[in-house]
Amino acid sequence: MQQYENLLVRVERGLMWLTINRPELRNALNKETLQDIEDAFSWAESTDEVKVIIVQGAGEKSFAAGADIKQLRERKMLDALIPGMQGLYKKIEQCSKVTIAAVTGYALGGGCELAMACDIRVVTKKAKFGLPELNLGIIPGAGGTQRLTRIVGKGRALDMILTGKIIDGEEAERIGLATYLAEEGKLEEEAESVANKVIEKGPVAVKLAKLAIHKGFDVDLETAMLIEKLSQAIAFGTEDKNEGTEAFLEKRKATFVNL
Ligand code: CO8
Repeated sequence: MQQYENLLVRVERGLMWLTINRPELRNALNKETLQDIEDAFSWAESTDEVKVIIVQGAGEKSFAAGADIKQLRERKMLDALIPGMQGLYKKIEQCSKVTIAAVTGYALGGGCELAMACDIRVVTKKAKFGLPELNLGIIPGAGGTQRLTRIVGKGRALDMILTGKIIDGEEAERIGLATYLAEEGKLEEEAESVANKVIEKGPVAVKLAKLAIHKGFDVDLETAMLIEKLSQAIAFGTEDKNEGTEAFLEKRKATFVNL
């Protein structure tokens, strides 16, 4: 597997760990780091070795403190129109593998938006989530205005974005921004345990369920139900469905084959 300058990558037992590795800069996301993340996701998409991807930040202080402000300062009006960070996060959301953000310390701006593009967020009390872009005279532009609103509701999203307030892991869990609150020192363990629950499931069903939820969320209910039905039709045609149902009836653990 490729080595990256700003990203540590390891793959073990179906799980790919991506660690953003610029701790002295609070894991700020410069364009080189974003490219590393994009490459790692492309590789993960191409192999059955990876079933779940966990994204985390190096060190205790930060998951990711957002876009690199030095690079941001140089951006001109039309630069905002390229796919950039928003395009990458869309790719992450649409990745057929399940994604988990393991967050302690700062998840600000583009860091918070990265965590929100993941399917599940496991956090510690020390996590600090916020979208402080308005302090810089810009708006959250990597999906933040839309994903935060969809995750926590319009009122809370308006409050967080307009005031730039930063909330800790407990509050994030209370309002549904975080999915699991891990005990101190147990972030990786908790994230891995969540990942393993997904890894045990039928891989095709996992992909179809993720697709139906994400694709169905932003269309009308009738279309969303059709997406669900067609996804189920594919699931009904798989070996994994035969294995899953037979294993239940034979009172044994299913061995799925990803087919
Ligand atoms: N970019 C660049 N450098 C950063 C960033 C950043 N986002 N965050 C921290 N750093 C650097 C600091 O400049 C400092 O560098 P140096 O040691 O060379 O002076 C080093 O990291 C350590 O930072 P601090 O001394 O400030 O550390 P603290 O622990 O005191 O504070 C904070 C940590 C609270 C994270 C603070 O650094 C901070 O507020 N950072 C900025 C957070 C922020 O505003 N993030 C949003 C950025 S904008 C964004 O993400 C937009 C995304 C959408 C773009 C879409 C484009 C189309």
